[in-house]
Amino acid sequence: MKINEAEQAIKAILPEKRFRHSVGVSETAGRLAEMYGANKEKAELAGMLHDIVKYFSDDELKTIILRKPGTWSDSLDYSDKLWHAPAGAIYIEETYGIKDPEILNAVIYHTTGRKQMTLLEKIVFLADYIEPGRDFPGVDEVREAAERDLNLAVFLELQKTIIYLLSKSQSVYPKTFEAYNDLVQQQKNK
Ligand code: DGI
Ligand code: FE
Ligand code: FE
Repeated sequence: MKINEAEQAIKAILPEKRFRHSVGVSETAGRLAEMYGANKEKAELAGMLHDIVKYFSDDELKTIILRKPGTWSDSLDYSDKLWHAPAGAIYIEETYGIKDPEILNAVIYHTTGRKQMTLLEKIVFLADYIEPGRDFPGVDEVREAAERDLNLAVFLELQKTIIYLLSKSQSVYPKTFEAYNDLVQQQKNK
């Protein structure tokens, strides 16, 4: 699937604001890919499609996830906000025939992260957080880190997300903790 086709597809599916967010993630992911030596086309495509099923109902998302069991299936035991990520990957594979595991994994883990994230996974995870349309406390610190140290930026994003979830008394998906612990280790080894 070409990037313009992906853009047209999400334009037809997503509300205007989420469409603009997705274009922002795609452009940011492309720029990060150039900076950090990842495949730009894959970063842009994963970024464009990452939230494609964001507005499907919880029942639809659950059905999609149950259709293709995998490491993501345990997300059904946690927040429903996690479900659009693995369901999105299953959806783009089924609907557009996208089979590239790098792209699919970048979509699957764009919300939670996981341990030993690939370069492309980190880029899409980070682009989702820092694209120009985002505005929440602490985002500029992560934006600045993203310009010089990808792992530091992903670490800060995970740290802020976990602190936010705890402050709202929400559950934290274990893979998010695993991603955080992994990055703590990498920060120490620098
Ligand atoms: O889909 P977006 O809004 O662009 O962003 P996203 O896919 O990162 O979803 C973020 C939401 O997921 C945010 O409201 C926090 C929520 N969330 C709930 N539980 C967890 C979680 N995020 C992570 N990383 N880990 C969780 O356990
Ligand atoms: Fe998302
Ligand atoms: Fe997003």
